[in-house]
Amino acid sequence: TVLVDRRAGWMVLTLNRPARLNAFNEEMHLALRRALEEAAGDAACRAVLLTGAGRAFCAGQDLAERVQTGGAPDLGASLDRLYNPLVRQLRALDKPVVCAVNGVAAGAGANIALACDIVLAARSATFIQAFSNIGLIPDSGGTFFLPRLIGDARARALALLGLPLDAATAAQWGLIWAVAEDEALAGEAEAITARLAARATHALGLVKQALNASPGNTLDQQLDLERDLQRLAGYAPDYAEGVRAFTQKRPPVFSGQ
Ligand code: LHQ
Repeated sequence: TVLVDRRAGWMVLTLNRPARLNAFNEEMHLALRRALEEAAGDAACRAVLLTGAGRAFCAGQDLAERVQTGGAPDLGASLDRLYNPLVRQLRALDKPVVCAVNGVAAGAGANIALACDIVLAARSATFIQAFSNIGLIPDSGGTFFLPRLIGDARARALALLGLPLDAATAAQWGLIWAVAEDEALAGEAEAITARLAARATHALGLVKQALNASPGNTLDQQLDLERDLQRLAGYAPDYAEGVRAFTQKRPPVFSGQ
């Protein structure tokens, strides 16, 4: 249910249940978790690209699976067990994650995309906070990411109305990094990921840490955190290489360490 493609220095993870628009079932959750664990543990993997097979990125929770289980389910338990660990895993991964949103991203599918570090969407892709259409609230970090990325007014309307937002507007609002033409999306996302994989990976992990912590911190706390993380960056071999390359007027060759 998740295709893992190893490239030179990075990895492509493709959600692969195209007949269900890559909706999450338990199996796909566990496969994605394993793949991200593998990416985390592999020093040779210095960036991750997440995308979807077929015409959609991800339609969120597989609702057919929910109907089968019947009764009044404890959705909180499934967030605790499956969705929340995934969002935490993406944010905590100490290497960059690029998301290529190749088609519709609905419900948890939209918010999993927003948990990635750089989101590039196909021009035809849409983002739908579909939750309220079925009587739920945005989960998988939606109520955290949306107001921070696009402000409360837009976050509220998206969450309450459950209407699709086109990729161009999403980029204009700052929900995502950029839009690519449909046929160019894969190539552009791969180029960004490859570029990231050649950079100072350890430092990029520290950048993520600093930005992840920022929304909850005061300026004083954030300045202290920057001091601590910059200290670590300064001790790392890639900083020495970066400065050496600069003074020698040549491109740096980063080891990722
Ligand atoms: C699907 C799905 C789907 C199953 C399309 N499931 N089959 C977390 C915690 C625990 C529980 C609850 O939820 C959550 C988080 C969530 O994610 S809740 C939100 C769940 N997602 C949705 O509500 C979105 C439902 N899907 C849609 O609104 C539409 O399918 C979208 C707008 C994504 C795409 O529309 P279309 O392009 O018109 O495609 P379609 O609706 O015709 O779908 C194609 C096929 O995919 C179809 O199957 P079929 O056998 O008829 O071809 C759909 O039934 C299936 N599919 N989403 N989530």
